Amino acid sequence: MSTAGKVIKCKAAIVFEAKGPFKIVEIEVAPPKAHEVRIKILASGICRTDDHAQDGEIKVSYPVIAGHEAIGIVESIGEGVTCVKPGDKVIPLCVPQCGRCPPCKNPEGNMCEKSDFLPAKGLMYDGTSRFSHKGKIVHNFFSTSTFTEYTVVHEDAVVKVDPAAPIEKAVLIGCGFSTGYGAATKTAKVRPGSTCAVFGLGGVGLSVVIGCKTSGASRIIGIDINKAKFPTAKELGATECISPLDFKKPINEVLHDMTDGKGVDYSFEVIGHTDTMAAALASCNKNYGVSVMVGAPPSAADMTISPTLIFTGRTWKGSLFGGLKTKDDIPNLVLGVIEKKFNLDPLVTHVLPFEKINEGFELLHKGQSIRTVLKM
Ligand code: COD
Ligand code: ZN
Repeated sequence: MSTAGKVIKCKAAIVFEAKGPFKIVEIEVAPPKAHEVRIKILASGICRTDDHAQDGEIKVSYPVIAGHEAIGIVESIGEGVTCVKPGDKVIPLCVPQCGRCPPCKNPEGNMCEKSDFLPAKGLMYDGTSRFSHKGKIVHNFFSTSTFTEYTVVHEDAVVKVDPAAPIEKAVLIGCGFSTGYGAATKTAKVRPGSTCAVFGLGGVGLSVVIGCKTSGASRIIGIDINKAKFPTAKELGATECISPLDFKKPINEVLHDMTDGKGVDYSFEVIGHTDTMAAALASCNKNYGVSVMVGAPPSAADMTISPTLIFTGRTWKGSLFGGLKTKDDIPNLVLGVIEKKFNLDPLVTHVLPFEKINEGFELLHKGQSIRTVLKM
């Protein structure tokens, strides 16, 4: 029996208050309005940003359905939707691509003006929500909300992908892999033969490693305080791995020593701490080095750096979602997974049923997982 045009009752994981657990409850999902798409979620990855929505580090309105890295099937479409149809395999876009605003029109831009962060409203474009629980509205998250069996997104925030996309791996294209891979290939534009340093070897940092290797970097130095991450980093292309805890000197000086005083060509901060952002900047070549900030800075942090670090020619860049344009780039990255251009197997360390969502976050907190994928 078709569900199109009807309210769907389904399970969702709601965070009712900052620092509260993910509670699996029954919600009601209204049909998509004009230019909206209702999606049956097949799998959703657990990303550090969801953790920040839960712990209050990112300002969101509660109750909220987090989750923003997913893959699903279109269940029904609202009036006027032409980009997808029921039955299509799709990836929801935590950074929409409306195609009409200045960042969408600029070849170097990707922070579409329809993006719902900094600050987040947690509502559809018309200021309402399609989710409710016991008659009260539940907010959405990052234009997506994927910790639910069904979600509704605007047509700007969904893209069709190849039906052959393998669910458990392609799910990472919705955030973690693209964020890291794009930081190396699109934001830094790593050149063949170069030396790269990657600070932080979580799922995103390891995806930076994959991007550096695909770009032909000849040296990729992985840096992490957790040495358990080193074997996977090496499997994916890191040529050396070091822990700052093994040195008395600051890590940027260690990296200069390792490169005959030159510094690395490209450095990437994939941790989200201001001290490692400063160290990553100082570790690249003083004249032509490029340092990319991938980790989101703590919301209340300021930092001070010497202007000389920039004056002599270093470039310091930020990279949100790897600088990629979601609608344009995601289908191609999915093809890369299907054609085995990238090996994402080592990134998915755990696959759990949706009901075990809190267990998935525990694995993240204990540093025991790289990516946990929840299957609906
Ligand atoms: N020195 C070296 N390594 C460290 C240090 C340190 N001082 N502190 C922590 N680490 C290591 C940890 O051991 C861990 O291995 C790694 O850093 C961090 O990995 P994870 O698994 O916690 O996190 P990721 O890889 O999933 O994500 C990290 C980000 C910083 C990228 C993430 O938190 C973030 O800020 N994302 C926002 C970026 C973005 O563009 N997002 C788009 C939509 S979410
Ligand atoms: Zn994410």
